[in-house]
Amino acid sequence: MRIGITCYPTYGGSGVVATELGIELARLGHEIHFISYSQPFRLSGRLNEGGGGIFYHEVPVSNYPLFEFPPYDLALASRMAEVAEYYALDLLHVHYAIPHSVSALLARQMLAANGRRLPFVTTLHGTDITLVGLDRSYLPITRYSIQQSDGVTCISNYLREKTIQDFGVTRPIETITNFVNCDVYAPFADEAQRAEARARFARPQEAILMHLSNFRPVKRVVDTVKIFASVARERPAQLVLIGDGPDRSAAEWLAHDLGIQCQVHFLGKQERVNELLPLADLLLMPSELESFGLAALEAMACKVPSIATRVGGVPELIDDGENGLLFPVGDVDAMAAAALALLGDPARLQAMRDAARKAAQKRFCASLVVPQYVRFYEQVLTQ
Ligand code: GMT
Repeated sequence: MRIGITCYPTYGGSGVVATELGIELARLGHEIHFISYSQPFRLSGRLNEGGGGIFYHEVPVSNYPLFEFPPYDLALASRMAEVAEYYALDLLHVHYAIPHSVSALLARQMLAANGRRLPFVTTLHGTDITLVGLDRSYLPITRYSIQQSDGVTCISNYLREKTIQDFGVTRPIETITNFVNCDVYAPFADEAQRAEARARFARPQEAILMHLSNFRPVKRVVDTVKIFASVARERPAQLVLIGDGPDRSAAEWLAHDLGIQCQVHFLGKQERVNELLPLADLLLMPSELESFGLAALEAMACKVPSIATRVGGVPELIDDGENGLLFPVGDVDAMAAAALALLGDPARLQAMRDAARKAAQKRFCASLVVPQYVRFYEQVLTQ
């Protein structure tokens, strides 16, 4: 198939899923055309991974003094229609409804005027439903574009139910979960190698706690620092934070205020998180809400269990007590106590590490999930 993929190219889970999906599809022999205002960050240096089957088309958004807000959604629709025509696309797959789904709807109509069919699939990821989409100014058009899509997928059953309840959507929606390539996201082959790599951040007796996000308020990065501070009071430990965003300075300020700044490493945005995650003992994901929690899945594939919150779709990924631990939002004391107990019980930690990797392989491996998308596209094309 020739598939056009549109996503937010910036640091965020929906862009990661879209990019990794494109790469996996290209590996299976499909031709993938990314259409976005800049190249998705996870695609950087990886255009060749799909054996020459990955292309990127930039959407230029020209401005004019009359426009207070440059109309990206229109520029995107135009480019989608052009790319679909010039490269004979079979379908478009848009990630995150706003505004991508509306642009795809316009592109479909533009091609239909020339008698050409261009179906589109919308994948809902999270705040497009739980936050932004519920804003009164976006709700009617978001609902309309979901209803009008030729196929709709959600990344968890939680998000599927939420879409049906909050948007009154009546059309079928399929759950296709987030996935991870378990060959790329993997633990170190031997313990000596891991110990050597960990020395970048920690001494041998020190635990490494990690956090990976876009540092938006929903991720509660400040809670991450609070949890770590309690852990570090009781045992030697280091905290590694990957990513950047609006709450980074609040987290940095707190680390300084608590006097633990030498043990807290802010790495900023990183392209190869698969090389960093296996260094950790635990991932901290104290989010206010996660429709799925891709960061926790990537960590699990690297044999790193999470201390996380029992919110949204997270319980569909993490089996509490088996391959991670779940707590109420904001209960930093309980999360710190649990981290300390686990780090102090190497046998239990090892069992949880093994269970985390096994769950990632058995339920969320790219080799299982990507074919679900392929089948879904085939269904849409034969509708
Ligand atoms: O909804 C968002 O915050 C945006 C989105 C993103 O681009 O970061 O994140 C969501 O999509 C991820 C990939 O499908 C999920 O794993 C995240 O749980 C989800 N974030 C939230 O629901 C807050």
